[in-house]
Amino acid sequence: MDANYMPFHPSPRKPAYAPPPGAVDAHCHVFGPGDVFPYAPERKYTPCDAPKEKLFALRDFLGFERNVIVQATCHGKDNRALVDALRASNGLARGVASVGPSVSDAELHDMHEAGVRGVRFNFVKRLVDATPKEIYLGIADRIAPLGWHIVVYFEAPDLEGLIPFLRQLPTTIVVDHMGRPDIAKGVDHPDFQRFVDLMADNPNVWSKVSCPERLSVDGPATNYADVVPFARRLVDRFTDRVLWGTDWPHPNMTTHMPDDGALVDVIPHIATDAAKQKALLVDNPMRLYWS
Ligand code: 0GY
Repeated sequence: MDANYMPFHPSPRKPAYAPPPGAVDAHCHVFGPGDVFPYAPERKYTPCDAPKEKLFALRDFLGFERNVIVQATCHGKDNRALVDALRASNGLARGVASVGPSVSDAELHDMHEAGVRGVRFNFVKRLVDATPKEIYLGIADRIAPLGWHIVVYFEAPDLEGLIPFLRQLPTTIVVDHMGRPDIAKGVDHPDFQRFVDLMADNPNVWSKVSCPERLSVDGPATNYADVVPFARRLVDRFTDRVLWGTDWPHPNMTTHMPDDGALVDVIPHIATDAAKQKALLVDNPMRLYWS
């Protein structure tokens, strides 16, 4: 683990909000353990181990039934820890992998059989070296016939330049963490409006309304109240295209480590009635990952 790396919260509180039956944590990771599943040589950070047993225990403690485990950059394109967790989940986890152009059809088939249903394209410069768009388009053509989708991670200033590329992708697209808006600019700023317009213009674009702890300026003291208007706007307008996740074990947090129970208690503020909560936590992820 890097010297300045913050480990996940050791003892989150029980949330006051009880998720509906069948709720899915649709964005979380497993890390290592590094002596079994070594971290990738090209990684930009070395995390604290966050093995599948801890993830599944947290799922139960928070009142969730399923997980979508997303390959993180510290494991590069080596999806063994992810696949191991999926196989151990008794069908209660699906996965999003990271693959290169040399991935074989047999490997894709094996991952599908384990529960992988998507690939992640990462554009966040502090996390990865850039991948040419042509490579990503080639991967997209390989995974589309499997019925998989593409998760994209980028930061708000990069959205404008990415729009032509996103329009070329042939699958459902899921954007991580609302495209990482600058919360200080406010929910009506043209930059966030650009993201809202992207979703309005492209019915294949979904968003995770996740990571208030990464985006918030005010922080945990207000339980991330400054991020709520952004997530609520997406949930209200695109109720059938939003997902929610803890982002456990919260890699690369620098300001604080969130209490996962407190993050769950943000949900009723962004999805303000039972129908929206069921769409966000059950119906949408089940449609995308389990149908
Ligand atoms: C997240 C966010 C981050 C890291 C990764 O793959 C990753 O390493 O996604 C981040 O540092 O913002 O969603 O886990």
